Amino acid sequence: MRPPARPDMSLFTVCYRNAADCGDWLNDERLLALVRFDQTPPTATDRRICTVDLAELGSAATVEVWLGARAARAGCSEGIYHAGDGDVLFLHARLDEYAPDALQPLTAVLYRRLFAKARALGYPHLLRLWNYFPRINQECDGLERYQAFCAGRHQALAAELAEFETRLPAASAIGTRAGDLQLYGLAAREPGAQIENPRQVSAFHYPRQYSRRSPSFSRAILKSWGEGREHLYISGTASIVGHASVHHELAAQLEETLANLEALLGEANRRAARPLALALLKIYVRSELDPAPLRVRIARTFGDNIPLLFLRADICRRELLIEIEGLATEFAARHL
Ligand code: 3EB
Repeated sequence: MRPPARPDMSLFTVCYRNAADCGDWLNDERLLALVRFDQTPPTATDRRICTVDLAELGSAATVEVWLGARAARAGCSEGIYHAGDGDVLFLHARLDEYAPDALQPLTAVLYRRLFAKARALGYPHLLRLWNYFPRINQECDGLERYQAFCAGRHQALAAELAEFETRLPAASAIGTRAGDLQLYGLAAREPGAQIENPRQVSAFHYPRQYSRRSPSFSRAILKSWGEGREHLYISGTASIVGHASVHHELAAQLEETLANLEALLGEANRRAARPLALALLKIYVRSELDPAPLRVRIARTFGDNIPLLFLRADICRRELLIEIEGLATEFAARHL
């Protein structure tokens, strides 16, 4: 259902809506992007629509709607779709993997292009990135594809960021069913603040056993948009304590993941101007399952009015069965 108009909306937002209402959103001049979770159509479509090849669990058909605070200025150049509302720039790019060993250089190239485009448009600070590509756990020439991706990303970020360790975007890196290497994300005119998780080793300090070049992302980015408005972009969070994966069962991994999310929120709340509360969560699970029990368990920790989106996906470590990412906003902003 289309919500009532929000004339008081002073900051861009993201929400989950029924896929059947896509047409309405495409007529909204504030639309920055619409993310669909299904197979990419073979023909080029409206560039505002970003298709990620992951299956939704349960019976819903959901789209992720990114809505600016005011009319969006959108364009597409050098293969990158971009839409800004003055505060935030949404970026989307995809590249065909033309050869089986090309993931590392293509990732580096795509990151360099994203940075160049964001900078040229006046939004040089990347806050949050979603990385999607198929066969994430497969090996190619002795190197797992996730590690090849990490190497390409590290190479680009090390070149782009003057303060590498403190300016890394929040991120998710997820294995899709098929398709291109695909990135989408958010950039801003001023940087956000890095938040790390006290229960976890920072990913950019992981020992080399996980990846020859470290996974280059921050656990979360706390972004102040001025006038007391804040967003917390929470990276994909899994059952990792220190740097090790813990628990073999899904239920136990979910417990640990929730504990990690609570710790991260606690850390962010110590730094935030006003208390932050979850606005929405996206849950990636490795196997086809009924999401209802997970929904019940998540509601016990975070309440039952937070929109949840469950997707069947591959997670970057083979042993991980679940990963959760999200957005938190100041309490007062929970009008979605
Ligand atoms: C982890 O905590 C789980 O490589 O961009 C989560 C979020 C994970 C982002 C990434 C990886 C990434 O290490 C995996």
